[in-house]
Amino acid sequence: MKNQSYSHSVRAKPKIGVIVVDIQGDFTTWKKGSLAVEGTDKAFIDKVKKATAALKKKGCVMFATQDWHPADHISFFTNHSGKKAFEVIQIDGRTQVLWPPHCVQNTQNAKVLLDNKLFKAIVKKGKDRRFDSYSGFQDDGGAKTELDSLLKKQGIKEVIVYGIAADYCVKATAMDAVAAGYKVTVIEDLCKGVAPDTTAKALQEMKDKGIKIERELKI
Ligand code: VGL
Ligand code: ZN
Repeated sequence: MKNQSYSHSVRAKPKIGVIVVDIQGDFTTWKKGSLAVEGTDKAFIDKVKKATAALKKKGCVMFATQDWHPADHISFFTNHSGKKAFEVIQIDGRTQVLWPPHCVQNTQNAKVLLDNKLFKAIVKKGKDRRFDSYSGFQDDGGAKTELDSLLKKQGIKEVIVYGIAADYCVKATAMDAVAAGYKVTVIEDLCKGVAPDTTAKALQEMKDKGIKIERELKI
């Protein structure tokens, strides 16, 4: 009994994980990205940088995701003859938005625009040409990334999620996190969405699944 209560009292406080989604040049107006999301100017990225540094300083365990596509990736409209950017098609029963080529492996604008040393890991996603991967946890073919096992290894039960794009990769990552049993908070003003209507819908869908939407970071 004595030992048991002692070991309990010294147990470390559960750590909070942070997942910073796809802060990459191609998604920003700042870097004139090929898939630049409105509002992603230098001021926005600076705000994300500040928040990320502050959360790290507070003791959170930091992770980033990085969209990392081969040049022949299925999500690029240029790899489908006769198709235009932002057209939506069906592939093997899945809905696929056709994007401008973006975040091509080893290109300048695929880099994560934050101090990479802040992160325990930067999880690459969308590497398989056959499948898109909005979620940091798994691709559309069901192949898991290392993210869930890395979080579990750290004993993390609660995550904070923010980044780009609110209506695609932030949403998918937060939804997979809550489905995997994590307590999830999304910080709204540290996110930008591709379009206002899909962003509003994404925020509502996340709330409906029990994800907490906080307007701004309070630390
Ligand atoms: C994303 C579209 C295509 C995102 C990635 O990061 O939200 N969106 N690839
Ligand atoms: Zn992508």
